[in-house]
Amino acid sequence: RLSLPFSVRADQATNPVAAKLLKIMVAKQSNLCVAADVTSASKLIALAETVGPYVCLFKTHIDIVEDFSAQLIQQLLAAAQKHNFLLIEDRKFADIGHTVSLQYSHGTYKICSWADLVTVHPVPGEGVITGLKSAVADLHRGCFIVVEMSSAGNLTTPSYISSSMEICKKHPDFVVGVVCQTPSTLNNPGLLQLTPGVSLDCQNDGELGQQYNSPEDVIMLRGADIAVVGRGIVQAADPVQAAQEYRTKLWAAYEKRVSSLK
Ligand code: UP6
Repeated sequence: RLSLPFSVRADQATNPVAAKLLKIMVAKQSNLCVAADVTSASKLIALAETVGPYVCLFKTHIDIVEDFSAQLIQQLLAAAQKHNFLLIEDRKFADIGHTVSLQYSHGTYKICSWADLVTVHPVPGEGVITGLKSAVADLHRGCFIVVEMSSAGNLTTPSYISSSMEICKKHPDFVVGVVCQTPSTLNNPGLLQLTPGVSLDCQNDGELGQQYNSPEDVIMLRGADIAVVGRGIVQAADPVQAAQEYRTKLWAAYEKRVSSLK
C-alpha cells in the first residue's frame, strides 16, 4: 500500500466511493481532509467554498452547527460538486445495528442522504456495519472504521486494532478504510488510511488530549494516505493560505514516500 501511487490503487478499490475518492485525490493532487469544526452554517459554507479547491474530503461534525437547516445541506452538496470533494460526516457511530441504522437515516440530519462517507467505532462488533449498510442499500456510500485514536490515553489497544481489522476485511463493499495512527495497520492498497492529529506547529491541546504530528511525519512515518487538519486550518489567521500550505506539504510527502519505497 505505502509504495503504490493513488492512481494504481484507485483500480484496486473494492467499493465505488473509495475509487472515486482516490481519483479525486489524483485529479486535485490533494490528500488533505479539512475538519470543518465550526458552529455556524455561514462559517461552514464559507469554509467549504474557500478551502474546497484544496481538499479531497470535507469533514463535518454536523451536530455542532447551531443553525442547521436543509438548505445548509444543499449548499454543502453544491460546494462539493463545484470544487470536487467528498463529504464525510464524522459521526463515529457506536451502537447496535438497529440503532445506528436509524441514526444514519432518520432524525434531524438524515446523514445518509448527503454524506458520502461516515466514521464508525467498531466497539459494538460487526452489527454496527451491517446496521449502517441496511440503511443505504441503493446508495453509493461508505465508512471509515476508527480503529485507533489520536488522543492521549486512548483505549485502542493492539488487540482491539487487530480485531477491528477483521471486521474491516468482512465488509469490502462498504468500508473504504480506517482511521488510525500506525502504518502497519492496513495492508490492502484498495483501502485508505485517514489520520487526524496533524498540525504544523505540533502544539498539543493540553488536557483536551489531542496529540499532533507534522504533515510530513503522518504521511512518511505513520502511513496516512489522507491527513485530517482541523484547527491548523480553521483557526489560522488565513485559512485559505493554511489549506494551500498543508495541501502542498502533504502531497510532497506522499510523492516522497512513493518514490523512496519504489
Ligand atoms: N478526530 C481526532 N482523532 C481521532 C479521530 N477523529 O482528532 O482519533 C477528529 C476530531 C476533529 C479532528 O473529531 O474533528 O479529527 C481533529 O481536529 P484538530 O486538527 O482541530 O485537532
